Amino acid sequence: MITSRLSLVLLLIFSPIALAELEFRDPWIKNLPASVPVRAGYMTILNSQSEAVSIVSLRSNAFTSIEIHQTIEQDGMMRMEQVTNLKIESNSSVHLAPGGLHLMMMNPSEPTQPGDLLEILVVLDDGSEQRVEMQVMK
Ligand SMILES: [Cu+2]
Repeated sequence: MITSRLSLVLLLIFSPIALAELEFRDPWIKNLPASVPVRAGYMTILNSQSEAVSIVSLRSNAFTSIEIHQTIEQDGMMRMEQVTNLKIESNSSVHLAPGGLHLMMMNPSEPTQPGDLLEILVVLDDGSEQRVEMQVMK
């Protein structure tokens, strides 16, 4: 009881400066042979807060750069378009999956293997960063 009251007080004190936090579920990277210079990454991103949050950039020591892409069909052809600001509305989720939204991860610093865990940093529009560990899968 005392503990919960204390945490309520702490919550009230710190909530005005609380930074956005997203939840990243099942983050994974599709493995490809070393000769292929890109990897695609997928996950579900949940925003359980009362305000929308946007992802403005991503980076990792394991890749030279990471972009968010949307796969779109145009005149019967599939192509990819960069999404520079991925907004996740309040109390909703965004699904990155094969054939749709994905992370395009350029030039792996080392050949990838199924089972590898690669860490990326997700930068949000309030300037905060979140670490996400992504598993390489077949
Ligand atoms: Cu792409």
